[in-house]
Amino acid sequence: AAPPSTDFTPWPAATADRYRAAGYWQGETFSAWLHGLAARFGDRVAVVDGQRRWTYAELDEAASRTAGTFEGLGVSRGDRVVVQLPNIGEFLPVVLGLFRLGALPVFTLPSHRRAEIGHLAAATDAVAYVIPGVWERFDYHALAAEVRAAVPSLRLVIDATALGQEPSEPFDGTDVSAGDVAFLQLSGGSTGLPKLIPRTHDDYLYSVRASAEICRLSSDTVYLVALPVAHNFTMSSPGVLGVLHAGGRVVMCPAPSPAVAFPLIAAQRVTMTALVPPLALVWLDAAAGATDDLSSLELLQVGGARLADEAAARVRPVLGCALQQVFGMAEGLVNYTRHDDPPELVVGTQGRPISPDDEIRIVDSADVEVPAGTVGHLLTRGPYTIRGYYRAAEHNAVAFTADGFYRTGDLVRQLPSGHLVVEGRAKDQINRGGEKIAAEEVENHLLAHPAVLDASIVAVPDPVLGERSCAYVILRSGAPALTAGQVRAFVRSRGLAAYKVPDRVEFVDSFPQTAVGKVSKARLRHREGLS
Ligand code: J2J
Repeated sequence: AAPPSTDFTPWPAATADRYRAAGYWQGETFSAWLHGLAARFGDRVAVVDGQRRWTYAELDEAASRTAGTFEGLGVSRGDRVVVQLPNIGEFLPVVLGLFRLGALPVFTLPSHRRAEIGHLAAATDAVAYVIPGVWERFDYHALAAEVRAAVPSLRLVIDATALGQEPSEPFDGTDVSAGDVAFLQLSGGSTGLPKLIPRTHDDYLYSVRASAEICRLSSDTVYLVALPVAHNFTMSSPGVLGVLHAGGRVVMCPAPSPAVAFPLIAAQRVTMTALVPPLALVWLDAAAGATDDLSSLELLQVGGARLADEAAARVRPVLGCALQQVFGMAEGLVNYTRHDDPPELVVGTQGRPISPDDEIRIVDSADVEVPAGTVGHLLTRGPYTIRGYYRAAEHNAVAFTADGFYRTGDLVRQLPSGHLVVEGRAKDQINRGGEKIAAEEVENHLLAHPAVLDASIVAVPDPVLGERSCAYVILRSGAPALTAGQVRAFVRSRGLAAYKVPDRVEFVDSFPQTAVGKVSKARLRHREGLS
């Protein structure tokens, strides 16, 4: 394992002092924050899942009980715990309980499988893995058994739906400090293996409080959790945590389809939700003929991938609510269009940063600032943007500048108002409707096939998802021919999340090269057009 010093890259002391002095970092832990919410909003409903409800006071108690259960099982402060839960009420007591204990949730998506969970558990030396039992006909106990067999540190598999059935002493430790890492969030990634993002209580709570304010949340807010709850967008922009901060109500939605979500919006009088662009398109289509009463909806946030201006313009006329574009990243920086922005900015930009102390640099490939208003690489630094990935010294040397700016890999231009327009991407990633695929990760799996000589994955345009993935594959001479279906089945058999399985597979004899002899992905992307 890497030495512990690479677990977390601190902000320079003077910078940290400045963030504290400005009031961004308030020295509050999630545990203290939750106690405060319980004191302020006690009997109000915090979370709804089907027929089940948790008030603020119950959530606070449940967090202490979960913390006690984990402590009783031998999990302690600083331990890593892989959390793989869908949109169910238990997510909050589990995560808030781990925060209270000082153990670090490692967030994953329900679609992740053996390859991802195994890697994340091993890379963090996780001691426990929290699963939902069976969900969407998938048995997470079976997955957990496979992962456990492969990862020696993993001692415990905990079914969240069975938690709290055995009485345990509540735990309410106090030795967690606000500067500590609270959890590890998953990065979209562009390299071989997914990277983890250490976020502190101080920095994350700042982004949550500020987001709640920008989005004008109140105790009247009813938020539908339509995207996966553990995603950074759903959790903090302003998401579940922002809604709790404001004393509002979080409604768990088991699936984001209109058939499931629309009746919940009507029944719970939902006021806001967050979607990725392809889902926004599906909702816009479905809303036209819907019989459900969607009139409570005041705000639709869309982010995770670029929303087409044309779709953005349809939100208010079709859904009868305001649109907010959100351009964020689990590494930190989040941009929002604002309530009082003129329509052309709401429709045509991806918003401006949360904080006056979010530093934005837009540069060329030599890190020289481009002229104002022109497209360049977005670099950023600020009070809630990390300075380094977890245990990734080598990668950190390229992902951050020497003076601590994070290289987002996004190509943007900035308007005089400060609003950013996302024009493209320089990182080797496919953004499949908001789900990020690191090209190299999937290429490495393809290369494991004995008949594959080389493989290269690129994004191809898609009218609904924005992008899909296409794998270009060179077979070994003399190897038995493969079909596209066999290649896809092979990737699936490697235990990858389904969204990473190439949508298309093309067999080629060679890859176009760049001037310096690397594979030219730009020319591969245009290959269809050329041939
Ligand atoms: C274009 N690209 C976008 C947008 C993200 C809020 C919202 C989203 C995320 C997220 C998040 C985009 N238009 N509106 O964490 O808190 C692409 C960029 C970015 C990457 C980050 C949040 N919104 N993107 O999507 O960590 O390429 O976070 O760098 O999953 O998504 O992905 P992720």
